[in-house]
Amino acid sequence: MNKNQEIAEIFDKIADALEFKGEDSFRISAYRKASRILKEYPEDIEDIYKKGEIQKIPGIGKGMAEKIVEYLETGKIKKYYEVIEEIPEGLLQLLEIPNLGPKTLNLVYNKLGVKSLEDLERVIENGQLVKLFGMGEKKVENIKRGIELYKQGKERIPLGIALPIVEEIINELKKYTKKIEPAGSLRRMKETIGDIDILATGENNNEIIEKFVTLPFVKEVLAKGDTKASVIVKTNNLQVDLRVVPPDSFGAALQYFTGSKAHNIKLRGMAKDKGLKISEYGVFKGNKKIAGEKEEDIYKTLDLIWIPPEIREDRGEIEAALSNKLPSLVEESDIKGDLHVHSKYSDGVETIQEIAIKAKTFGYDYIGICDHSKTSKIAGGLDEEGLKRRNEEIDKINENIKEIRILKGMEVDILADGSLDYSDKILEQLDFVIASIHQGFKKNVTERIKKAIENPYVDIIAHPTGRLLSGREGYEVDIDEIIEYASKYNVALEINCYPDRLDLNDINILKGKAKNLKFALGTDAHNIGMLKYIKFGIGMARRGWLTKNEILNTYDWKEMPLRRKR
Ligand code: DGT
Ligand code: CA
Ligand code: CA
Ligand code: ZN
Repeated sequence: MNKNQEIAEIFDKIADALEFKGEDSFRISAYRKASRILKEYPEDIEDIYKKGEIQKIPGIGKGMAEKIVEYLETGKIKKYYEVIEEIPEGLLQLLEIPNLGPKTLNLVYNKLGVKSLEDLERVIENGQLVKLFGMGEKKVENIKRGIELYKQGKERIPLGIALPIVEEIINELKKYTKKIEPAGSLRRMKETIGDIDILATGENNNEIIEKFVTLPFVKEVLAKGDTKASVIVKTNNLQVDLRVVPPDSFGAALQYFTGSKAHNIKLRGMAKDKGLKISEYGVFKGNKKIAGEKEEDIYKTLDLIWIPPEIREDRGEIEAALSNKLPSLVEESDIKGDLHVHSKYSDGVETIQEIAIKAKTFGYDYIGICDHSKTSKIAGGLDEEGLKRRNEEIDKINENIKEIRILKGMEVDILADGSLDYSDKILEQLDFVIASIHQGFKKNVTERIKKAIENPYVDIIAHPTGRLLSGREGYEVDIDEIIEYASKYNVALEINCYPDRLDLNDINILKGKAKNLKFALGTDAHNIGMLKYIKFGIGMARRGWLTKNEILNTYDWKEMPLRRKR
């Protein structure tokens, strides 16, 4: 955990404590905002401090800057100890329970002495809670449900699981609607999704809602009204909210429910400064509605060009749009090939020929076959002899198939001492080389990757942090140092598109972009059904503000700025 993260977490805890104590919301939001800025800030805060530039970080005010400096100099923030002094340990963790807010927590603590989850369950069970002033059956029911969700460890769902569900829902409801589109974090292509938000407009609201709540994969209907319904679907107990809006509000609703919240809050402030009011129904000047049907028009009323959903995170996109400096983000149609695909020669399912045929349906000009190297024995890693046979087969197919070029790549293991699994003489015969950490996740990973980067035949580092969204934490690696080093040696870092990886993620991509790093998209497909995962990688790239010239896959093979060609 770097200092940015450490300080951000302390700020979050201070905000929780202040909220618990019922302090004014202005101070609370100042801490929350500073925390978020720190978590997402692409550079190490210690470096900024050394340059004396803490106060220049956009959004960090004087008071917060002083606390950051205090932590960097003394290792703690006095304010934190002040605010938590009278609060029992562990109590504030209960705020993670959905439907249990700081006011209620304060009430149950002060009136009923609740200090833990067990205490809370007890006062629900014995009826003490429902008798408290201002509580009532309904509220208690909601808290009970919240506890259930909390216990299930209701985790965020990977985008790769959520997106197909949404596509299915939209497909089923299309014939009953005029327009239907996903909003929320899913439309922003966040790597994980809390719940799914869908917007629709049509002739018959009741019919749309009715069809939605009776879809075959709906497990439970949480709420059902005239314009809105919420359900739990069978896959991963994911919650889906559908809102049906009038056609002349569709654009405004789409904008509002796409978020992010931080992006919207900023827009609302701008609208206010112009004497306008912005809501999910439209943009209003007094009582007159001046926009609402089209999303683009919402931005237009604020003198902004339309901002792609993937970057609506209040990370400078509004400022960029104001000064006409929005980057032109990479698009699916820019991608000319996949640079990380396994064939039957190692642990992939299909032959190289079969992969080539499938890749053509994506409109690709080339496909990078990367099998495992010899140390990855369980993954069918190739020894020098096997590699030679594979390369000969690729040559033969390239002779016969002219529409797509098969590149001789390899995913080569980085060994314990940082050397590679093949000699330079072997590596030299390949079109490009991806180097990977596949074992020793805790053993000098940073140094080993740096050594691999120094090898002149390495063009790309695969899944640079090693984290899996399903749980594995990743290697013990200093990713900032790797980004710096890769950039210096013109080695690209991979955006691994496999939905459980998405590695690098948006934050690390932004860090790399700031260092002029090049990126490579690879699906890591082990069967041809996985080639479609490229869209998740493109989503990440767009969230990281990447333009096409920063991504190897957008170049013709001959022009690709690979490290070995420089
Ligand atoms: P998630 O579901 O946690 O992955 O993230 P989102 O971004 O989908 O958040 P969600 O589902 O709570 O709300 C959907 C969008 O609705 C959100 O991105 C922005 C908008 N929204 C929700 N609550 C507020 C709010 O209090 N103020 C504003 N301005 N917008 C909000
Ligand atoms: Ca959502
Ligand atoms: Ca929602
Ligand atoms: Zn691989």
